[in-house]
Amino acid sequence: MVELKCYTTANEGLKSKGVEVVVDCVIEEAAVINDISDVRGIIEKHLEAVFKDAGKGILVFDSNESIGSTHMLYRFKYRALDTSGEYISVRIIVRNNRASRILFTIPRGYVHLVRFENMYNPLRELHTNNEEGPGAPGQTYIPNMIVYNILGVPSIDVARWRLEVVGSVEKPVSLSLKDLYELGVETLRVNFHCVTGWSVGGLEFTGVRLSRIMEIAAPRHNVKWMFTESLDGYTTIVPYSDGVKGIVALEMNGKPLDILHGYPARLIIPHLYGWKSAKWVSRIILSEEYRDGYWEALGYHPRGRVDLEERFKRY
Ligand SMILES: Nc1nc2c(c(=O)[nH]1)N[C@H]1C(S)=C(S)[C@@H](COP(=O)(O)O)O[C@H]1N2
Ligand SMILES: [Mo]
Repeated sequence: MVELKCYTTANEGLKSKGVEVVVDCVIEEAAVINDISDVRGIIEKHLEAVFKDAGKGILVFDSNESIGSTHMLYRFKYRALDTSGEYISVRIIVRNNRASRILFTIPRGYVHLVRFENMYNPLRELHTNNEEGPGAPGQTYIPNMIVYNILGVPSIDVARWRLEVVGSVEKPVSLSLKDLYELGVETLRVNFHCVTGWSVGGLEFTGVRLSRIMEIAAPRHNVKWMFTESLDGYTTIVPYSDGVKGIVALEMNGKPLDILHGYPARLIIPHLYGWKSAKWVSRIILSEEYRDGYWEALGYHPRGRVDLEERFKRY
């Protein structure tokens, strides 16, 4: 059996989609991928290391997708013979034709079969140089943003909506849309980069600097992470030092945000991939400890810097 470095993670957004836990494993031997049968071979080898009953189910190819110009994501479904409709979804992340990571998303009925309970350490991912690199490697420019709402579009009651900043802060804040405008807005002209490989240039977002909001909330000195929750149940996380460079955007190209783009407010953190720019944001939680948001639990990077191509976790 292969020796694996794996850890497990979970969050509410994934649970709402029937995923109880995710097992994320580093593929140690740099396995070269030439075709789909190589991918299948890797999965088969890992199944028995990850699950107590492996080898008894059916493994079916589902889809593959290129992520930027350097990465490919393969999806398979693994169905054990003794369960009804439920299946384990398997994802393999391939970088420059080498399999680097394998993830299993596990519905409730399977959890007891999982062998792992380690913790992921995001700090190892942040040691790379902190100088700003050039441009957006592996991206292709397109004219308009593609709308994503992985957990649906929430219904909004702006009169009740608040942006809360809580957690490791001296003064928790709760801001209405009017409060935000009264703090003063600025317009940024930015390029926006989705991790899947598309970018849009020259978008204008108007909003309140997160650094301004943090002046009011007064984060404690131990704060390392900024975790965001949205009205649709979406979550994501960024290092605090990256998050404070962003804005809480209220307008796009001179008009209030369209509902599909996150009305009444979304984050815009231009130097990080788009999944970090949470739409319909309602709460910002500052903390010393890391935890995965929706996409981070599926293998995406804890920071997501565009210039360094931080698409997926590496450690
Ligand atoms: N709440 C929420 N925020 C989200 C997402 C989402 O599904 N839900 N998708 C993210 C992704 S992957 C990208 S690329 C951008 C896309 O922004 P747009 O939908 O305004 O084009 O939103 C990000 N913010
Ligand atoms: Mo994205």
